[in-house]
Amino acid sequence: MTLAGTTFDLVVAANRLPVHHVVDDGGGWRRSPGGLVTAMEPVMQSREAAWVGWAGEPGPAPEPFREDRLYLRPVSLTPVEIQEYYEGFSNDTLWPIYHDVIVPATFHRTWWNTYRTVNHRFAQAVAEVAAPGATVWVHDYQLQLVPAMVRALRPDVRIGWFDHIPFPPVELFAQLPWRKELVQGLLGADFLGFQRTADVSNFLRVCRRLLGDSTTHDTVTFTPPGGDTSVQRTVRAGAIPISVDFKGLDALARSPEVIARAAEIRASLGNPEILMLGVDRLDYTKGFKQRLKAYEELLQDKAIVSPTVTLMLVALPSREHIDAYRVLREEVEATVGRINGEYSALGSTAVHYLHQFYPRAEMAAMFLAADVMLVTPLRDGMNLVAKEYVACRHDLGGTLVLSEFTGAWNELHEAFTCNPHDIEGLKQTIMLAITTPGDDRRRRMKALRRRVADHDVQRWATRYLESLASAPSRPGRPPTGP
Ligand code: GDG
Repeated sequence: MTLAGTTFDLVVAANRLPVHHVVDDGGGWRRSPGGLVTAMEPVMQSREAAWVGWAGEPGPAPEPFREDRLYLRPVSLTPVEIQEYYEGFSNDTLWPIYHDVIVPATFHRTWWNTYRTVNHRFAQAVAEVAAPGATVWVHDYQLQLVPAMVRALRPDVRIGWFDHIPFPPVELFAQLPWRKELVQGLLGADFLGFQRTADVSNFLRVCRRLLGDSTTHDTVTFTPPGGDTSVQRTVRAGAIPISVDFKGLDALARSPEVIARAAEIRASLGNPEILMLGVDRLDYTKGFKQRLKAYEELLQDKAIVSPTVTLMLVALPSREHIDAYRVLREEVEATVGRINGEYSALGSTAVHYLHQFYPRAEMAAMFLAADVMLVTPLRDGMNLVAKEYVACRHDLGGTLVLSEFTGAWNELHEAFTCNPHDIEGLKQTIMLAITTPGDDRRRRMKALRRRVADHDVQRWATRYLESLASAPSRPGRPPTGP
C-alpha cells in the first residue's frame, strides 16, 4: 500500500522517529529511548498526525508507514551525515554550548554545511506531508533551521519549535560562528517554546544583542532576512515546562507486578536499609562524577556503610561514537571499580552499576524500590527522571535529591536541593535526605506529586498547542502586533 500524497493537520518533526527498527526478536519496530520520545508518546496517542524523523539506521529511508494513529515519515541520513549533522554539529557543537560548555565545543565548517543540508531535507519532508494551513511542531536543537526553511516552502502553515534543552546565555551562544543563521532559522516559527523563563530571557537577549531585533515582553519583532523592510514579523517566546504521563506512571507503579518486582529488587540487593538510585543517559551533563565523589567520600567518612546503604547506578548507553562520551564512560567505570574495590565485600556491592536499557515496568519498579533518588545534573533542560520518580511514589515513600541546575528544580521545590559542584553540600543534602523524619519526607512527596499531577505531559502539550495557535498573542488574549 502506498501512503504517498497523504497530508495531515498536525505534523511533528524531531531528529528521531519515536520507533526504531530492531533486527532481533523477529524484526519490527520498537519505541526509541530518550526524553523527547518518552514525553511525546502519550501526547500523540490521542491525535491523528504525521511524525517526520530519522529511523535510526544509515542509508536510504524506509517507506512511510503507520503505527496506530501516527503516520511515520522517515528521513534518510548517510553515514557521513550521521557523523557530521548528528554526532558532530548537534552533539559536539551545539550540545556543549547549550549546556554551559561543561566540555569544550568543537567547530567545523563541514559539520555546519551538513547540518544545513539535513535541516533542509527535514523541511522538505514536513512541507510534503502538511495539509493546507496545518500546524507544524518542530522539536529540539538538531532542527533549528527547519522553522524558517518550512516557512519558505509553505507560508500557509503555522510553525512552532520546542527547545528540550537549555537555551544558553548570549555570552556562550555568541561563540557559535553560525549564531545569526541559527537565530534566523528559529525566527521562522510563530511560537518558540522553552523549558524555563530563564531560557526565554536568554533567547530574547540573543535576538537583541546579536541581531539588533527589538523585543517587547515575550515577543521579538524583526524584518525577515532578504524581505521587504516595510514588512515585519512578530514571534512569541514562552516557557512551557515539559512533564510526564503522571496517570500512566502512577497506574503502572500501582500494579501488583511492579510492586512485587520492587520488593524483589531490594531483596536481590540484600535488603539494604537505604537504597540510593541514579538513572540517566551516560552524559557529562548529568553529574555522574560529582555524585560518585560524594558517595565515595560519605563511605570514606563512615557517614554511611555498605551494604546498609547501597547505590544502584543505571547509566543508559548514549552517543558512544563521540570522544567526550567515551572518556566519561571510562572515568565512571574506573571510579565505580575503585569504590567497589575499596568498599564492597563478598556478597555485598557498594555500587551496582548497570550500563543497559530497561523496560518501562522495570524502571517503575526501580523507582518504587529506591529510598533516595539522586538527580544531580550540572545542567539539564528539564530532567524527566525526577518527575517520573515522583509519579511512581504513590506510597509517598522515597526522597528526591535534585540539582538546582535542572529545569525540574524550578517546579519541584519540595525536593532536597543540591548544587552538585559543591561536594560538601551534596554530601550534606544526601545525609539530610536519609535522616529527615518520615512525616516530613511524606509531606514533601505529597506536595511534589500534586505538582506533577497538575502539570502533566497532556497539559504541557495542550498549553503548547494553544500558545502556538494564538501566537504572537498569548492564548485567550485579543490579537496584538503586526
Ligand atoms: C532531553 C533533555 C528533557 C533512561 N534510561 C532508561 C529509560 N530512560 C528514560 C527516562 C526518561 C528519559 O529516558 C530521559 O529523559 P531526561 O529528561 O531525564 O533526559 P534526556 O534524555 O537528556 O532528555 C532533558 C527531555 O529531553 C525532555 O524534554 O527533560 O532535559 O536533556 O524518560 O526514564 N527508559 C527506559 N529504560 C531505561 O533504561 N525505558
